[in-house]
Amino acid sequence: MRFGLGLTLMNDGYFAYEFGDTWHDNDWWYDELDFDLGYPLGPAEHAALGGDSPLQLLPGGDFEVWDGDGPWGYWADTDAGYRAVPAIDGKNPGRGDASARMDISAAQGEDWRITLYTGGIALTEEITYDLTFRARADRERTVTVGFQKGSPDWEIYSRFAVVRLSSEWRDYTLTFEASGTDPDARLHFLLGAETGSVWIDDVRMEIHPSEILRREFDHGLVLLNPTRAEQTIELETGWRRLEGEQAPRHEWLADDSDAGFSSSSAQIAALDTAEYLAIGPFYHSWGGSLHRLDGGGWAEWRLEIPESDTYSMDVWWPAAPEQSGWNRAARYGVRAGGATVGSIVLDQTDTGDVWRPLGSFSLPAGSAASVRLTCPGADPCAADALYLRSTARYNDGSPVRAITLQPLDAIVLQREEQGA
Ligand SMILES: [Ca+2]
Ligand SMILES: [Ca+2]
Repeated sequence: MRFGLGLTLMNDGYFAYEFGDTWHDNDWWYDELDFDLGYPLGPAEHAALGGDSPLQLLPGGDFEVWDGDGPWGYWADTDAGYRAVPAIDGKNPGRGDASARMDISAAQGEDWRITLYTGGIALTEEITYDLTFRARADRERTVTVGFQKGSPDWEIYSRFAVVRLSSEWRDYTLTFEASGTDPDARLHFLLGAETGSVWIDDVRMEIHPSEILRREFDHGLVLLNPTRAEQTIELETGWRRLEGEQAPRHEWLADDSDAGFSSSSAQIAALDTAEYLAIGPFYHSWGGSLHRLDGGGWAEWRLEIPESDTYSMDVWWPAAPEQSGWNRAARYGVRAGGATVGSIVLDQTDTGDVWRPLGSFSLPAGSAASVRLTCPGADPCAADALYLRSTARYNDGSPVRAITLQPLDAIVLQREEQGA
C-alpha cells in the first residue's frame, strides 16, 4: 500500500494528510506549502507526455478502398430477420472520394444484430481513447458504437455509446476508457435498430491527449495529475526538486492483508473497535485485521525495496483487551540478501495502537528483503503491520527531467537559477 502526496495547489493550498485509518483531520505541514512560487506566468496548460505525436490506431477508416480483404467487415443476423448490404459510395463521400454505406432492408429493433466492424485494434486496459468519425443517415436515427472482443466470449471493452445521426454529415468524437487489454479488439457500429441507409467515413482512433496540468510561476512549476492512472511527465531542463526534510522519498505500509505476507497461522482476527462509539476502549488492528500466531509460530512480510538505502521501520499491534496475554518476547528479524541485518525483541503486552520503532536497516534494492516475526514459548503473537520510510528525501533539490505522479497527485518544482 502506498500513499500519494496530494495538494490542492490550484485552490487555497490547504490539505489534510491522513497516513492511517485511526486519525483524521490532522494538520500536516509540507515543504511545498513554504515555497514562494511568485506569480503565475500564464494559465494552466496540458503537459506533454513522452513526446509522442498522436498515433493513428485504426488504419483503413477512410473507405477510399474497401475490397473485402481489409480490416472492415459486416454481419447481419439473417436468421433473426435482419438484412443489410454494404457498399463503397463514391457519390457521397464524408471526406476524400468515398465513404462506407450500409443499406439496411430489414430490421427488428435490436441494434447488435447488424454491425459494421473493424478488427485488429490494440486496446490497453485503463487507457482512454478518442474515436472520431463522420456519419449521416437517410433520416434521423441512432447508431450504437463500442468495442468488444473479436471472438468468443465477446467480452465488452467499453461502454456502447448511442449516437444520433441526421441527414447531414457531422463529425463525432467519442471518448472511451478500455476495460480490458486485447491486441485484436473490434470496433462496432451497430445498425440493427431500424431500416434505412447509414454512411460512415473518416474513422480514426488516437490515445486521448494528456490531462496533466502544468502551470509556470516566477520561481517554480506546478504539475497536477487529475487522472486515475499513474502518469510520467517528461520535462525540459531547468527544473529541480524543492529542498526539504519532511517527506521520505519512499514510504509504505506492509500489512498482514497484503500479498507479500505469509505466516504459520491462518487465524485472522479483526481486533478493531469503531471510532464513533461514545465510550472506549478504542483499538485498531491496522487495515482492519491481524494474524494471531500460536506460540512457536511465525509470520513474514516480504519487502520490495525500491532503492538501496537505510530504511527506518516501525511495527504496529492493537491495544486490544486480549493483548495482556500476548507474547513478551516477540522477535522481529530483518533479512536482506540472504543475511540477517538486524533483530529486535519486543514485549507485545506493552502499549498498543502506536507505531513502535524496530530500528533502521541498510537494505539494498532487489535484495529479497523481509521482516520475520517469530513467536517463542506458549503465548500468542500479533502479526499486524509494518511502516517503512527511506532516509532519502522526496524533495532533495536534484534536477528533474521526468516526474512520475500517482493518481490525483501533484508536485511543486523550483526553477533552476542561472549559473546555479
Ligand atoms: Ca473517405
Ligand atoms: Ca493488519
